[in-house]
Amino acid sequence: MNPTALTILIAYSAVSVLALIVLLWVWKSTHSFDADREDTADTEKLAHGEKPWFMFAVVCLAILGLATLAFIPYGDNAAAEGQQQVSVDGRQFAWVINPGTIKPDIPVRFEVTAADVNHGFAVYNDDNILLFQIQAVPKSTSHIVYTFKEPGRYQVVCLEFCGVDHHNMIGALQVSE
Ligand SMILES: [Cu+2]
Repeated sequence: MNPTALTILIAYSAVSVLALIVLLWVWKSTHSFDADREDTADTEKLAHGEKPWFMFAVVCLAILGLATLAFIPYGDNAAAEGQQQVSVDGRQFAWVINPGTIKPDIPVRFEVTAADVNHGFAVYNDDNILLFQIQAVPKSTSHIVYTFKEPGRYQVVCLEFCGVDHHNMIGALQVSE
């Protein structure tokens, strides 16, 4: 298992356990085990607290959203001089990639489209780590720029369910000097 997958597994497990504890706690707090217990909760007072708590949640989400905005991995997909150009055509059920061999360390601008239905153009490295993905949409061209550092064979996979043979929609990119 590669380090990224292990990190995801640990984080996911931790969040799942935490969610289960919170769920149990909520369930316990809303179920009375004492049949004679009188309900003494001051609902008026609780209702007054709703607005501040709502605002608190909104402010927290806004801070979190703004603070992490800069880390969203949207690359610069604009055309620039010195780029390699690769055209990608997704179709049921194959990738037509031209040229299929590219050079490392020089940005590659992918021009991605589809011949029939939507496809997801995704490129994975040797360790099965997703490097990037972009939608392949009929009658429209999407662009993405990526620079391959390491020479080698990269696997192209379709990440958008596109029909009965979707799982066989596998291609390759060769990066070599
Ligand atoms: Cu597909």
